[in-house]
Amino acid sequence: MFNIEKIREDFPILKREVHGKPLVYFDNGATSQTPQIVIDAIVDYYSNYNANIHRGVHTLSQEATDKYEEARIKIQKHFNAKNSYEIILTAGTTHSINIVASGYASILKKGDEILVSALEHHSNIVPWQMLCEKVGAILKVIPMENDGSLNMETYHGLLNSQTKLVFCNHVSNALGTINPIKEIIDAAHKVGAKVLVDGAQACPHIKPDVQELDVDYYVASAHKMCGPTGVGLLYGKEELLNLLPPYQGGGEMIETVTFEKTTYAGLPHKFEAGTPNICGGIAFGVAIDYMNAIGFDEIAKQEEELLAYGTKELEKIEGLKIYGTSHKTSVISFNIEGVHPYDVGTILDKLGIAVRTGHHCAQPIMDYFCIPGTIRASFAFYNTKEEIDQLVNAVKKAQMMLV
Ligand code: 7TS
Repeated sequence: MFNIEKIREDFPILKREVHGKPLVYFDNGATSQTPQIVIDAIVDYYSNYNANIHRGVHTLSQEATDKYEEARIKIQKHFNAKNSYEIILTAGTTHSINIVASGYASILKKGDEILVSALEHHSNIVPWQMLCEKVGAILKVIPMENDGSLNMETYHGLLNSQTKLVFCNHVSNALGTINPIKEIIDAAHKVGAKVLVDGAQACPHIKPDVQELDVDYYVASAHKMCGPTGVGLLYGKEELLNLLPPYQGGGEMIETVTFEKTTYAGLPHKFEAGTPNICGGIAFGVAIDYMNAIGFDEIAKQEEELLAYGTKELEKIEGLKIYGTSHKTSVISFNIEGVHPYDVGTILDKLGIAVRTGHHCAQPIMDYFCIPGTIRASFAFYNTKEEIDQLVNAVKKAQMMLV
């Protein structure tokens, strides 16, 4: 059973105060908070079996290797990948996208087309622009509608035999929009294009099934799903990962090295050069276990209630506008007429409330609405309606002070 008091007990940070006020943490879109069980896993690693992996015959190295590979299997099961070696452990979403983008530099040709959604985080725009510059490919944009949804009619019209790659987030971090990725994937496959889905904002709320989606690449970051920073995953279908050249050369990604020729290791090691974030990977597995023990249905239920309540209460404030109203997860991006979002964020912080203000690394969305940014309250399953009441009162206070 979902017990909010018990769940909040799992997160030591939720007990702290900011500027003498109890912390209200509504910046889960930037990073989620960390439960004690994940913190304990990090401490346990450094206290008891800190060693490099895949190389030592000694006990500590073997223990660390076993735990790291166990984490990979937990991640494989969570995302329902066919094979554990299709899960590449990376430094996070940005790193994962760059592995794929740099790999396609040797596959794409001049004139090939790439489609990217208008709702993307900069990390799912800039690497593709860099790729297009390198190979002379053409970047086209799937436009968005006023309610924050993608214009699917235009998407279908943009697809053609020149389309080689399509990039879309599963959920928008700036607006919370849930994109119809199954439709996007199926349509792209019909013209022979491959699809990379950025799941960074989706994975805290939704449990994706990469086989059911038939997605080619799926990426996410641990730190947005109760895990530590600096670790994430790149899922790719085996045959597609095999097509990509390695991203970095170095230790652990080779089979043999001579000065004449080096041969590369198989998956996943080909993409895991150097010493990885060992304890991060292990703690990522623990975070996934933690979230699954609560259950993604329960998580979604709690967050949907928070979203509905927060939307209803914030909408009562005159002069407050919410951006993105289509089918979405628990993100409320808003502005108050006549006030810069940064000023509201500063006052909210003084009242103990953490939100993100600005463009949320999704500047094209802000340009669409002709605004410098928004105030973004992003809720997690450990948030409460009482905290939303505090936010609403604080926004009213900020409005009185600033307007
Ligand atoms: N894609 C999406 C959809 C994201 O939400 C983020 C991080 C990234 C990519 C990049 O992830 P990273 O772990 O590699 O940095 N989003 C945010 C945010 O909304 N506020 O801070 C980070």
